[in-house]
Amino acid sequence: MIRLHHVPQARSFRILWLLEEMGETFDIVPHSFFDRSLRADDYLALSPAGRVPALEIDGRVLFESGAIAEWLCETRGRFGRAPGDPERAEWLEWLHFAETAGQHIAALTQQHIVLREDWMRSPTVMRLEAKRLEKVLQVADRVLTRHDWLLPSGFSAVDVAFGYSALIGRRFLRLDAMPALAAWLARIEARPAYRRAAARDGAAQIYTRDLYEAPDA
Ligand SMILES: N[C@@H](CCC(=O)N[C@@H](CS)C(=O)NCC(=O)O)C(=O)O
Repeated sequence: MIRLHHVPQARSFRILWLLEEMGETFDIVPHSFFDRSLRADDYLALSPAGRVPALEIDGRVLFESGAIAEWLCETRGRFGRAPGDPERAEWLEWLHFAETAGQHIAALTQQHIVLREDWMRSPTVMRLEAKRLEKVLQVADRVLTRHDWLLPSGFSAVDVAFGYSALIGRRFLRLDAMPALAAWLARIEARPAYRRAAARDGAAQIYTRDLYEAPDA
């Protein structure tokens, strides 16, 4: 039995969606950021820093969405680019670049949402992080002018990993100047597996607005 520990809208969505793409049968163990369940001893035994995702699979527990994605691709033989594949290096770059976007998204989420009092927030940090996220997404926009998915040969787990980052990233940035990226997100949202994953994600806990923008300078 595969069990995914998940918080709606969090990075665990990458694994939820990838498992749907793979056609795997799995249970979701829902968690919340607000009930301290991620800090309980039984959860820390699965994910020692108290983060999601954690995945119980193949008689072990894995944390870190990128590592889980690699494990799934290797053990299920789908959506990866194995050593020796001409796209192996690019595949690894995109898989990990998804977390370069992720660090800016985490900072923006903290600034706009987690810090509840206005005096705690910094409009300067909000603008800086949004700009840095934009630079990252522009890399994908340029590549996506040449082919429909991030790798020339077609859809893979890196569209899931980076796709999640871009889907959340557009809550902090307007994508008007990135038409290839916007078209790719529309292709993603039309995928049956993405739709099944979105239907299983759970009620929004983190992002309740479509767009969070920094106050004007
Ligand atoms: N690089 C890790 C990041 C995991 C992570 O920080 N997840 C967030 C949700 S998006 C989390 O669990 N936060 C809970 C906390 O920080 O207490 C991954 O990709 O799995």
